[in-house]
Order: sequence, then C-alpha cells, then structure tokens
Amino acid sequence: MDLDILKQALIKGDEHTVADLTRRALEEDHSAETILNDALIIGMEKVGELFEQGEYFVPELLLAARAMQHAMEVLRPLLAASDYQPVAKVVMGTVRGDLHDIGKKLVAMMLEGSGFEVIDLGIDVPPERFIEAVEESGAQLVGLSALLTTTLPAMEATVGALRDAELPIQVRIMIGGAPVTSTFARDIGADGYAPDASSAVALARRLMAMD
Ligand code: B1M
Repeated sequence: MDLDILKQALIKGDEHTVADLTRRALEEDHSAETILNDALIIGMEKVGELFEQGEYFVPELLLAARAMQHAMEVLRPLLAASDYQPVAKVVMGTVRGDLHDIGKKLVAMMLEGSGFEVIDLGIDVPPERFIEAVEESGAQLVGLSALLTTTLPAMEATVGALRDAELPIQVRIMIGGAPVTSTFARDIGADGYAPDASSAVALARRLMAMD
C-alpha cells in the first residue's frame, strides 16, 4: 500500500478511512514508526500549511486531529510495546491555555515504549496541577508541551512554579512543542528541550542519567 493514500485521507480528515488504512499498512508490514513519520506527521504538517494559507479553518483542523487520534489508537500498542518495569516516572501535560495534545501524546507513547511510566495530565494544565501530580506520584521528571507562541509564558510560569515548590524530589524538567527552542529552554530554566518524540526519549534518558 502506498502510504500517500493514508496521508491524503488524514488531510481530508476521514477518520474511519484513516484507521482502516493504518491497520492495512501494518498488515502489509509497514512499521508503526514508518506509518507515523512518513504518512501521519507529514499529513498533519500539510494540514497546518493549508490552515496558514487560509484554505483550511478550525473545523478542518479538528477533523484531521480526530483522524490522527484514531490512527494513534491503532499504533499505540505497537509504539508502547514494552516488557520493562518503569525506568522512571514522568508527569506530562500541555501547559495552561493550550489545547494541542497530539504531539504530547506521541511523546508520551514513545516514552512508555522506552519503559517510562507516564502520568499524562492532558491539556490546559495549570502549574499547580503539575506540582500536585509530582507530589502524588513521586515522579522524577516533568514534560511540558506548548504549541502556541501565546502559551510560552505559561510554560515559563510552570517551570518557575515547579522550581519554587518545595518538592520532596528535585525534578528535572524537559520541554517541547513547535514554538519551543533550546535557547528558550535555557532562558526559562528548563533542563532540556527536544524537537520531536524520539529525541524526547533520548533526552529523558539523559536527564535520568541512564545514558
Ligand atoms: Co492549532 N495551531 N490552533 N489546532 N494547530 C497550530 C499549532 C498552528 C501552528 C497552525 C498554524 O497557524 N499554522 C497555530 C499556532 C501559531 C503560533 O502560535 N505560532 C495554531 C493556532 C493559531 C490555533 C488556534 C489559535 C486557532 C484558532 O482557534 N484560531 C487554536 C488554539 C486553541 C488553544 O490551544 N487554545 C488552535 C486549535 C487547534 C485544534 C483544537 C483545532 C487542533 C488541536 C487538536 C488536538 O491537539 N487534539 C489544532 C491543530 C491540529 C493544529 C496543527 C494543524 C497540528 C498540530 C499537531 O498536532 N501536529 C498545528 C499546525 C502544525 O503543527 N503544522 C496547529 C502534529 C504533532 C505530531 O506535532 O504537536 O508539533 P507537534 O509535536 C511534535 C513536536 O513539537 C514535539 O514532538 C512531537 C512529535 O514529534 N513535541 C515535544 C511536542 N510536545 C513535546 C514535549 C516534549 C518534547 C517534544 O517534551 C516534554
């Protein structure tokens, strides 16, 4: 099967076809990583371009996002397949004011696949919720995601709140999302930045001193 057909179905936001084609691609021996990188992520990038060009509006973004979620449900067990005991606990979330969760979910799945236990707080997460979750779970690592330039200040506020909180464990903080850069990470006092899901796994392992 040509993965371009799957990419086109995603761009059209045809959720049922996207889920069916994802299953078919797996049956035809495309790996979960190839399907994700060569069809789904490229398709979402195209959706973003169409939005920027004024050809797509929010309803089209939502349809494509829902189709992506359906495909990710099919891929999830394969991306997260792991026999390991958790190597470390990670609290993850998209920062306050930001409703984008596809990239964050991908990072969470890849971390799970690498043996991390992920406590996913979802979207629009206020700083106090991150602190509460770290206290409840004893997580050693926090992952923050932001997709909007307007929510970067919320990311900074969350890092500041985690640093100021009297936590039983000194947590390491990693950040990511399209508008985030390594300079921004340094400026706000985060411990690291990763541009994509696989580098997020490498960074998490480094921060937990496993590599
Ligand atoms: Co919105 N949106 N959106 N959107 N949306 C963007 C981000 C945008 C770039 C589109 C555009 O203009 N080209 C633009 C932001 C511009 C900016 O601020 N610079 C934008 C806008 C403007 C908006 C609204 C304001 C639109 C409006 O209402 N007028 C609104 C804001 C709502 C809010 O958050 N308060 C909005 C809403 C939405 C939907 C709800 C409709 C939907 C999200 C649905 C959902 O997530 N469930 C949506 C979508 C789908 C997008 C685009 C098209 C796709 C995002 C995505 O899922 N990408 C996006 C355009 C684009 O990115 N091309 C866009 C695929 C995903 C795999 O990539 O999320 O980048 P990404 O994650 C990557 C890396 O960034 C990294 O790894 C991931 C995997 O490789 N990463 C991390 C992410 N988090 C990480 C954390 C880490 C490490 C790495 O460590 C912890």
